[in-house]
Amino acid sequence: MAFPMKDVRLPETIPDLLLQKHADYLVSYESNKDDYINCMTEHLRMSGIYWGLTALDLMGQLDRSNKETILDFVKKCQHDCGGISPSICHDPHMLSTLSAIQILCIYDAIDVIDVEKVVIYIKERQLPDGSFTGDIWGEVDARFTFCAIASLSLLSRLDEINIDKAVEFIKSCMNFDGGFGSKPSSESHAGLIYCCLGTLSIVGHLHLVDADKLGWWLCERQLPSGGLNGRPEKLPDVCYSWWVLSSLTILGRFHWIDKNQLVTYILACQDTETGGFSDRPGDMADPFHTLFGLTAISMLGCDKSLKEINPTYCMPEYVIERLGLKPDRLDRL
Ligand code: GRG
Repeated sequence: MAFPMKDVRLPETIPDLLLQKHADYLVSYESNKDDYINCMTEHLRMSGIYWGLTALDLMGQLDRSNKETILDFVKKCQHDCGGISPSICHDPHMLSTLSAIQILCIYDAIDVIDVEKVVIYIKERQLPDGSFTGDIWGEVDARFTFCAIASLSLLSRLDEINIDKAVEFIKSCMNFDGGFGSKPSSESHAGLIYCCLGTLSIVGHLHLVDADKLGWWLCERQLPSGGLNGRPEKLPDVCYSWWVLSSLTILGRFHWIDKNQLVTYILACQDTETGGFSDRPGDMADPFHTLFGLTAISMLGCDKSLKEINPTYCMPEYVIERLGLKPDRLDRL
């Protein structure tokens, strides 16, 4: 018996790409610091700033961000242990540490933080099996390996950790279907596949991956609506346009996806009134989905005014070039 596929219905009219509305949405989101949603997402604030700044930069509107205030905020979020917290008075975490470093790299202002201390914080998170914890409390997840490796490479300090062990851990997260989960024996998930491929692309170990098998699994994420889900039997979500497309690009198999259908799905997720993208058509927009809608549109090349995005770091390509970084991609090996 065939199971019906979970999916969404697209609206009859698909809007054009509303770039100016998206930029205005992000600028006003950033300035409404006291509204309910902003308060409820305080634990994600550093990443939220990174999502908004990256999106504005892609649209050529970085100058609309409040640089001085943001740099001051990042500085105040660094703790004595070196780690950086998502907001003032929160605990440091590997994800907010990476987001802070990404923000500073975009602004070319890394000296705002104490780099030596942040390197020590990251180094201390590595366990004997090569994995990384998210903070001092010990949760292990391949996302934190990506945070560590991406952060240290942006700081040109990869030599501080045991890379062979980190690669061994990532290898242990690989599943029979070619994908990766958050830890050994965890279900394959497109978000984790991005983290594991991103890690392997930075440290030059993409040869460990079965690119055809994984590329096939990633392409199977595309549903009849054109949108992508993160794992079998799940609904599509705009953010997987990024996690899946960036992974396919790293694997040199970007051309395996149906681009026109995906673009239609992404455009249908725009909020034509407020600006911004949501996970699915008709839902509420937010900065997370706005960034990943735009990064996917940039990769799909449907608007030449958008800057190029780097598939490994999810940062504007010109920033990665300025830092002299060259993460691997299978089509370039
Ligand atoms: C620099 C872009 C960047 C990221 C930093 C933290 C991290 C590294 C990556 C996160 C990757 C990831 C796990 C993405 C998935 C996010 C998401 C929508 C999770 C929702 O999970 P479920 O189980 O969703 O609620 P599904 O779609 O499976 O139902």
